[in-house]
Amino acid sequence: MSQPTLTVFKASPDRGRGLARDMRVRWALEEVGQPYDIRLVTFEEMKQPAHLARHPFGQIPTYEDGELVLFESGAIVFHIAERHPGRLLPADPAARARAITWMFAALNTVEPPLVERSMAGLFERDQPWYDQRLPLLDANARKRLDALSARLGDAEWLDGAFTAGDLMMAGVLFRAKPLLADHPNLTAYVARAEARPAFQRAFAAQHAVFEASQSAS
Ligand code: GTB
Repeated sequence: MSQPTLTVFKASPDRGRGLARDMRVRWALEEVGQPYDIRLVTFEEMKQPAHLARHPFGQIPTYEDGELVLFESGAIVFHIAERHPGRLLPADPAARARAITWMFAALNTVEPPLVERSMAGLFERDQPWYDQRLPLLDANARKRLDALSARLGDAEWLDGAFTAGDLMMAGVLFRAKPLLADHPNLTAYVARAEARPAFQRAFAAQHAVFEASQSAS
């Protein structure tokens, strides 16, 4: 198997906190034991033709393996899981289908309201309508977290053993930790995910990019 290349931020605005979406792809690669290379891109380079050929929307992450070029973190993690049978997706067809369902739930149902709430806090605070909009954003985020929390209950992972569904869900929640304060079981779920050696290696790898950018400047 050849070694894939990921495109990641040259200088992530999160200063190495692992909030960009390459983190979940790095984590998946670490979980399956697949080494990878990285290509660093600036915001300007992301909008140039060379990168737009990899990613039509000019974003990171991208994934290249020989002739295959992928974008969208969910599709990339799914591809990695498929290439390494039995590691991130169960062999049993029904369990596998449920794990894939959780991946979609993380990306389609849980991530949007959490990102919208987080982004408002970062970028809309000075707007005159911020105070009016906030209750709706809070309610939307809370609705999803309440339901997820109820489903997870005291379980370790969402559906038996750790799967790509947990990787994606914990990856989504990890980016929105301040919103989890009222849901101790979700906070503990993310902590369990963060304690995984593969997560730790992925986090260290993305943090090393930030450290290198500091020593270069
Ligand atoms: N749906 C796509 C996927 O899942 O891959 C979304 C990809 C995406 O949003 N990429 C972002 C990007 O390239 C980086 S992750 N943005 C640049 C652009 O659109 O021009 C989002 C992100 C960015 C920065 C922080 N941060 O600094 O804290 C956190 C998350």
